[in-house]
Amino acid sequence: MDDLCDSEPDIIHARIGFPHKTSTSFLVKFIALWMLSVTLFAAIAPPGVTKGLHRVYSLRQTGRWLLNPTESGRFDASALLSLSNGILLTVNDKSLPLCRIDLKTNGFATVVPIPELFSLEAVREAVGNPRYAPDTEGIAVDEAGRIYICTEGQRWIFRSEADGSGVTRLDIDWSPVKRWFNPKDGNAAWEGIAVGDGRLYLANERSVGRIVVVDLAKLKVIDDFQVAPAGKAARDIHYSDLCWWKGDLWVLCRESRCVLRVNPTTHSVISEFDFAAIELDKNNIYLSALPFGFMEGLSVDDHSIWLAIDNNGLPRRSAPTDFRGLLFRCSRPDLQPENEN
Ligand SMILES: [Ca+2]
Repeated sequence: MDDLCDSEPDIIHARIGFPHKTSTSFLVKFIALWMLSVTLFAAIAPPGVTKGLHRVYSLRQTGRWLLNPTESGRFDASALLSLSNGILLTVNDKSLPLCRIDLKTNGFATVVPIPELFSLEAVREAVGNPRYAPDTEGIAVDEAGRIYICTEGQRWIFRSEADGSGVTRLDIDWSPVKRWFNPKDGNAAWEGIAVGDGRLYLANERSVGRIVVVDLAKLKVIDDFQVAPAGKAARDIHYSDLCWWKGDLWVLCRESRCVLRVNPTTHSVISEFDFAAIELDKNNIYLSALPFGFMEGLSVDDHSIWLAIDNNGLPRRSAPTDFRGLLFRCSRPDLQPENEN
Protein backbone atom coordinates (compact mmCIF):
# COMPACT_ATOMS: atom_id res chain seq x y z
CA MET A 1 0.00 0.00 0.00
CA ASP A 2 2.79 2.37 0.90
CA ASP A 3 4.58 1.56 -2.36
CA LEU A 4 1.44 2.28 -4.35
CA CYS A 5 0.95 5.65 -2.66
CA ASP A 6 4.56 6.64 -3.23
CA SER A 7 4.62 5.69 -6.87
CA GLU A 8 1.32 7.29 -7.99
CA PRO A 9 2.49 10.93 -8.06
CA ASP A 10 5.50 9.91 -10.11
CA ILE A 11 3.24 8.30 -12.69
CA ILE A 12 1.13 11.46 -12.90
CA HIS A 13 4.21 13.65 -13.24
CA ALA A 14 5.58 11.40 -15.94
CA ARG A 15 2.29 11.65 -17.87
CA ILE A 16 2.37 15.43 -17.96
CA GLY A 17 6.08 15.58 -18.58
CA PHE A 18 7.35 16.85 -15.23
CA PRO A 19 10.72 15.51 -14.03
CA HIS A 20 10.84 12.75 -11.51
CA LYS A 21 10.80 13.62 -7.76
CA THR A 22 11.05 17.40 -8.30
CA SER A 23 7.39 18.18 -8.70
CA THR A 24 6.87 21.07 -6.26
CA SER A 25 10.06 23.02 -6.81
CA PHE A 26 9.88 22.55 -10.56
CA LEU A 27 6.28 23.68 -10.65
CA VAL A 28 7.18 26.85 -8.77
CA LYS A 29 10.08 27.53 -11.16
CA PHE A 30 7.91 26.77 -14.18
CA ILE A 31 5.22 29.23 -13.06
CA ALA A 32 7.83 31.86 -12.21
CA LEU A 33 9.47 31.49 -15.64
CA TRP A 34 6.11 31.65 -17.37
CA MET A 35 5.16 34.83 -15.50
CA LEU A 36 8.54 36.37 -16.33
CA SER A 37 8.06 35.51 -20.00
CA VAL A 38 4.60 37.10 -20.04
CA THR A 39 5.96 40.23 -18.33
CA LEU A 40 8.89 40.52 -20.73
CA PHE A 41 6.64 40.00 -23.74
CA ALA A 42 4.27 42.70 -22.51
CA ALA A 43 7.21 45.05 -21.99
CA ILE A 44 8.70 44.62 -25.46
CA ALA A 45 5.52 44.14 -27.49
CA PRO A 46 4.26 47.38 -29.09
CA PRO A 47 1.03 48.57 -27.44
CA GLY A 48 -2.12 49.11 -29.42
CA VAL A 49 -3.26 47.45 -32.60
CA THR A 50 -3.12 48.55 -36.22
CA LYS A 51 -6.52 49.28 -37.75
CA GLY A 52 -6.71 50.63 -41.26
CA LEU A 53 -3.70 52.90 -41.72
CA HIS A 54 -3.11 53.90 -38.12
CA ARG A 55 -2.52 52.47 -34.68
CA VAL A 56 -5.34 52.26 -32.13
CA TYR A 57 -4.67 52.38 -28.41
CA SER A 58 -6.97 51.84 -25.44
CA LEU A 59 -6.67 54.49 -22.77
CA ARG A 60 -6.62 53.70 -19.06
CA GLN A 61 -7.43 56.30 -16.43
CA THR A 62 -4.35 57.09 -14.36
CA GLY A 63 -6.08 59.93 -12.53
CA ARG A 64 -9.72 60.78 -11.81
CA TRP A 65 -11.16 63.89 -10.19
CA LEU A 66 -14.71 64.97 -9.41
CA LEU A 67 -15.08 68.64 -10.31
CA ASN A 68 -16.16 70.83 -7.40
CA PRO A 69 -17.25 74.30 -8.55
CA THR A 70 -16.60 77.08 -6.02
CA GLU A 71 -19.81 78.77 -7.09
CA SER A 72 -23.27 77.30 -6.76
CA GLY A 73 -25.22 75.95 -9.71
CA ARG A 74 -24.66 73.56 -12.55
CA PHE A 75 -21.18 73.45 -14.08
CA ASP A 76 -20.95 71.86 -17.54
CA ALA A 77 -17.21 71.52 -18.20
CA SER A 78 -17.04 72.08 -21.95
CA ALA A 79 -13.35 72.51 -22.77
CA LEU A 80 -9.82 71.95 -21.46
CA LEU A 81 -6.63 73.88 -22.07
CA SER A 82 -3.26 73.42 -20.39
CA LEU A 83 -1.19 76.62 -20.28
CA SER A 84 2.62 76.60 -20.43
CA ASN A 85 2.73 77.51 -16.72
CA GLY A 86 0.87 74.30 -15.87
CA ILE A 87 -2.51 75.89 -15.21
CA LEU A 88 -5.40 73.77 -16.46
CA LEU A 89 -8.34 75.82 -17.74
CA THR A 90 -11.94 74.88 -18.35
CA VAL A 91 -15.20 76.71 -18.96
CA ASN A 92 -18.84 76.26 -18.09
CA ASP A 93 -20.73 76.56 -21.38
CA LYS A 94 -23.37 78.69 -19.68
CA SER A 95 -21.20 81.21 -17.87
CA LEU A 96 -17.96 83.20 -17.93
CA PRO A 97 -15.13 83.83 -17.02
CA LEU A 98 -12.82 80.89 -17.68
CA CYS A 99 -11.98 78.72 -14.68
CA ARG A 100 -8.84 77.12 -13.30
CA ILE A 101 -8.90 73.46 -12.23
CA ASP A 102 -6.95 72.92 -9.00
CA LEU A 103 -6.19 69.22 -8.59
CA LYS A 104 -6.39 67.85 -5.07
CA THR A 105 -4.92 64.58 -3.90
CA ASN A 106 -8.16 63.02 -2.75
CA GLY A 107 -9.86 62.53 -6.11
CA PHE A 108 -11.45 65.97 -6.10
CA ALA A 109 -10.59 69.10 -8.04
CA THR A 110 -11.73 72.63 -7.34
CA VAL A 111 -12.97 74.77 -10.21
CA VAL A 112 -12.03 78.39 -9.55
CA PRO A 113 -13.18 81.33 -11.75
CA ILE A 114 -10.41 83.59 -13.07
CA PRO A 115 -12.03 87.05 -13.36
CA GLU A 116 -9.28 88.31 -15.70
CA LEU A 117 -9.97 85.71 -18.40
CA PHE A 118 -13.02 86.56 -20.50
CA SER A 119 -15.25 88.15 -17.92
CA LEU A 120 -18.87 88.35 -19.03
CA GLU A 121 -18.60 92.15 -19.00
CA ALA A 122 -15.56 92.16 -21.31
CA VAL A 123 -17.21 89.79 -23.78
CA ARG A 124 -20.48 91.73 -23.75
CA GLU A 125 -18.53 94.90 -24.42
CA ALA A 126 -16.69 93.24 -27.32
CA VAL A 127 -19.98 92.32 -29.02
CA GLY A 128 -21.79 95.50 -28.03
CA ASN A 129 -24.64 93.59 -26.42
CA PRO A 130 -25.17 94.04 -22.66
CA ARG A 131 -27.54 91.06 -22.63
CA TYR A 132 -25.33 88.57 -24.44
CA ALA A 133 -25.65 85.07 -22.88
CA PRO A 134 -22.48 82.91 -22.88
CA ASP A 135 -22.31 79.79 -25.05
CA THR A 136 -18.60 78.93 -24.81
CA GLU A 137 -17.43 75.47 -25.92
CA GLY A 138 -13.69 75.75 -26.63
CA ILE A 139 -10.45 77.34 -25.37
CA ALA A 140 -7.09 77.67 -27.15
CA VAL A 141 -3.77 79.49 -26.81
CA ASP A 142 -1.31 80.65 -29.47
CA GLU A 143 2.50 80.82 -29.44
CA ALA A 144 2.37 84.37 -28.06
CA GLY A 145 0.23 83.27 -25.12
CA ARG A 146 -2.92 84.96 -26.41
CA ILE A 147 -6.06 83.07 -25.43
CA TYR A 148 -9.03 82.25 -27.66
CA ILE A 149 -12.56 81.04 -26.98
CA CYS A 150 -15.25 79.96 -29.41
CA THR A 151 -18.99 80.18 -28.93
CA GLU A 152 -21.31 77.64 -30.41
CA GLY A 153 -24.59 79.22 -31.48
CA GLN A 154 -23.15 82.47 -32.92
CA ARG A 155 -19.92 80.90 -34.24
CA TRP A 156 -17.98 83.71 -32.64
CA ILE A 157 -14.26 83.67 -31.84
CA PHE A 158 -12.90 85.92 -29.07
CA ARG A 159 -9.26 86.61 -28.35
CA SER A 160 -7.48 88.23 -25.41
CA GLU A 161 -3.90 89.01 -24.54
CA ALA A 162 -2.12 86.55 -22.25
CA ASP A 163 -3.08 88.63 -19.20
CA GLY A 164 -6.72 88.69 -20.25
CA SER A 165 -6.77 92.29 -21.43
CA GLY A 166 -8.02 93.52 -24.81
CA VAL A 167 -10.87 91.09 -25.45
CA THR A 168 -11.90 91.34 -29.09
CA ARG A 169 -14.14 89.37 -31.42
CA LEU A 170 -12.36 88.18 -34.55
CA ASP A 171 -14.16 89.14 -37.74
CA ILE A 172 -14.11 86.00 -39.90
CA ASP A 173 -16.25 85.31 -42.96
CA TRP A 174 -17.50 81.70 -42.76
CA SER A 175 -19.20 81.68 -46.16
CA PRO A 176 -16.53 79.40 -47.79
CA VAL A 177 -17.58 76.58 -45.44
CA LYS A 178 -21.22 77.43 -44.94
CA ARG A 179 -22.33 74.30 -46.78
CA TRP A 180 -21.27 72.29 -43.73
CA PHE A 181 -23.43 74.30 -41.31
CA ASN A 182 -26.87 73.20 -40.22
CA PRO A 183 -29.11 76.29 -40.58
CA LYS A 184 -31.66 74.98 -38.08
CA ASP A 185 -29.52 73.50 -35.29
CA GLY A 186 -27.61 76.12 -33.30
CA ASN A 187 -26.14 73.35 -31.15
CA ALA A 188 -24.34 71.76 -34.08
CA ALA A 189 -21.74 74.49 -34.47
CA TRP A 190 -18.31 75.39 -32.99
CA GLU A 191 -17.52 72.89 -30.24
CA GLY A 192 -13.74 73.09 -30.15
CA ILE A 193 -10.85 75.39 -31.04
CA ALA A 194 -7.08 75.04 -31.38
CA VAL A 195 -4.23 77.24 -32.61
CA GLY A 196 -0.99 76.11 -34.21
CA ASP A 197 1.52 77.28 -36.83
CA GLY A 198 -0.37 80.52 -37.42
CA ARG A 199 -3.65 78.77 -38.03
CA LEU A 200 -6.91 78.56 -36.19
CA TYR A 201 -8.76 75.23 -36.17
CA LEU A 202 -12.49 75.09 -35.44
CA ALA A 203 -14.56 71.96 -34.91
CA ASN A 204 -18.02 72.01 -36.46
CA GLU A 205 -19.58 69.51 -34.11
CA ARG A 206 -22.05 67.67 -36.35
CA SER A 207 -24.55 68.01 -39.21
CA VAL A 208 -21.94 67.91 -40.77
CA GLY A 209 -18.88 67.32 -38.58
CA ARG A 210 -16.05 69.29 -40.18
CA ILE A 211 -12.75 70.87 -39.13
CA VAL A 212 -12.33 74.37 -40.50
CA VAL A 213 -8.91 76.05 -40.86
CA VAL A 214 -8.37 79.82 -40.69
CA ASP A 215 -5.23 81.77 -41.54
CA LEU A 216 -4.78 83.82 -38.37
CA ALA A 217 -2.82 86.63 -40.01
CA LYS A 218 -5.44 87.18 -42.71
CA LEU A 219 -8.47 85.93 -40.74
CA LYS A 220 -9.54 83.98 -43.82
CA VAL A 221 -10.85 80.43 -44.12
CA ILE A 222 -8.21 78.48 -46.05
CA ASP A 223 -9.19 74.83 -45.65
CA ASP A 224 -11.66 72.35 -44.22
CA PHE A 225 -11.58 68.60 -43.80
CA GLN A 226 -12.96 65.59 -41.96
CA VAL A 227 -11.11 62.88 -40.08
CA ALA A 228 -12.63 59.69 -38.70
CA PRO A 229 -11.76 56.82 -36.37
CA ALA A 230 -10.74 53.49 -37.92
CA GLY A 231 -13.64 51.67 -39.52
CA LYS A 232 -15.93 54.71 -39.35
CA ALA A 233 -15.86 56.31 -42.75
CA ALA A 234 -19.21 57.86 -41.90
CA ARG A 235 -20.49 61.01 -43.50
CA ASP A 236 -20.85 62.55 -40.07
CA ILE A 237 -18.62 62.55 -37.02
CA HIS A 238 -19.26 64.34 -33.72
CA TYR A 239 -16.29 66.55 -32.83
CA SER A 240 -16.42 67.95 -29.30
CA ASP A 241 -12.96 69.48 -28.72
CA LEU A 242 -9.61 70.18 -30.37
CA CYS A 243 -6.09 70.52 -29.00
CA TRP A 244 -2.76 71.50 -30.55
CA TRP A 245 0.35 69.85 -29.20
CA LYS A 246 3.83 70.08 -30.74
CA GLY A 247 2.82 70.24 -34.38
CA ASP A 248 -0.14 67.86 -34.31
CA LEU A 249 -3.86 68.47 -34.10
CA TRP A 250 -5.74 66.33 -31.60
CA VAL A 251 -9.44 65.74 -32.13
CA LEU A 252 -12.00 64.58 -29.58
CA CYS A 253 -14.73 62.41 -31.15
CA ARG A 254 -17.44 62.32 -28.53
CA GLU A 255 -19.81 59.91 -30.25
CA SER A 256 -17.08 57.39 -31.08
CA ARG A 257 -15.51 57.83 -27.61
CA CYS A 258 -12.00 58.28 -28.95
CA VAL A 259 -9.28 60.86 -29.57
CA LEU A 260 -7.50 61.21 -32.91
CA ARG A 261 -3.96 62.47 -33.38
CA VAL A 262 -3.96 64.13 -36.79
CA ASN A 263 -1.28 65.44 -39.14
CA PRO A 264 -2.60 68.98 -39.78
CA THR A 265 -0.95 69.18 -43.22
CA THR A 266 -1.95 65.85 -44.74
CA HIS A 267 -5.09 65.45 -42.58
CA SER A 268 -4.13 61.81 -42.04
CA VAL A 269 -4.83 60.14 -38.70
CA ILE A 270 -1.55 59.25 -36.97
CA SER A 271 -3.09 57.33 -34.10
CA GLU A 272 -6.34 56.78 -32.25
CA PHE A 273 -7.02 56.54 -28.51
CA ASP A 274 -10.16 54.77 -27.34
CA PHE A 275 -11.62 55.87 -23.99
CA ALA A 276 -14.94 53.98 -24.07
CA ALA A 277 -13.91 51.72 -21.17
CA ILE A 278 -13.28 54.80 -19.01
CA GLU A 279 -16.50 56.64 -19.79
CA LEU A 280 -18.63 53.50 -19.57
CA ASP A 281 -17.05 52.22 -16.35
CA LYS A 282 -19.72 51.57 -13.73
CA ASN A 283 -18.24 54.23 -11.47
CA ASN A 284 -18.05 56.87 -14.21
CA ILE A 285 -21.07 56.43 -16.47
CA TYR A 286 -23.78 59.09 -16.27
CA LEU A 287 -27.52 58.53 -16.21
CA SER A 288 -28.54 59.33 -19.74
CA ALA A 289 -30.57 57.81 -22.54
CA LEU A 290 -28.52 59.67 -25.16
CA PRO A 291 -26.61 57.39 -27.54
CA PHE A 292 -23.43 59.49 -27.63
CA GLY A 293 -20.79 60.18 -25.02
CA PHE A 294 -20.39 63.29 -22.86
CA MET A 295 -16.67 63.97 -23.22
CA GLU A 296 -16.16 67.63 -24.20
CA GLY A 297 -12.73 68.61 -22.86
CA LEU A 298 -9.40 67.50 -24.37
CA SER A 299 -5.86 68.52 -23.48
CA VAL A 300 -2.65 66.72 -24.49
CA ASP A 301 0.92 66.99 -23.25
CA ASP A 302 4.12 64.94 -23.39
CA HIS A 303 2.88 62.49 -20.78
CA SER A 304 -0.89 62.51 -20.67
CA ILE A 305 -4.20 62.85 -22.43
CA TRP A 306 -6.67 64.78 -20.26
CA LEU A 307 -10.41 64.41 -20.71
CA ALA A 308 -13.33 66.26 -19.12
CA ILE A 309 -17.01 65.39 -19.11
CA ASP A 310 -19.86 67.84 -19.66
CA ASN A 311 -22.46 65.82 -17.79
CA ASN A 312 -25.32 68.13 -18.83
CA GLY A 313 -26.44 68.44 -15.21
CA LEU A 314 -26.97 64.68 -14.86
CA PRO A 315 -25.77 62.40 -12.05
CA ARG A 316 -23.72 59.25 -12.33
CA ARG A 317 -25.52 55.89 -12.19
CA SER A 318 -23.42 54.93 -9.19
CA ALA A 319 -24.22 58.20 -7.38
CA PRO A 320 -27.73 59.38 -8.34
CA THR A 321 -27.57 62.46 -6.11
CA ASP A 322 -24.13 63.62 -7.26
CA PHE A 323 -24.30 66.03 -10.20
CA ARG A 324 -20.61 66.82 -10.58
CA GLY A 325 -18.57 66.40 -13.75
CA LEU A 326 -15.40 64.32 -14.05
CA LEU A 327 -11.84 64.94 -15.16
CA PHE A 328 -9.54 62.10 -16.23
CA ARG A 329 -5.83 61.86 -16.85
CA CYS A 330 -4.61 58.99 -19.05
CA SER A 331 -0.94 58.17 -19.54
CA ARG A 332 -0.03 58.26 -23.21
CA PRO A 333 0.37 54.65 -24.41
CA ASP A 334 1.96 55.82 -27.68
CA LEU A 335 5.04 57.22 -25.96
CA GLN A 336 6.60 54.01 -24.73
CA PRO A 337 10.26 54.07 -25.86
CA GLU A 338 9.85 51.78 -28.86
CA ASN A 339 7.05 53.96 -30.22
CA GLU A 340 8.44 57.42 -29.71
CA ASN A 341 8.65 59.59 -32.76
CA1 LIG B 1 -20.93 71.81 -23.52
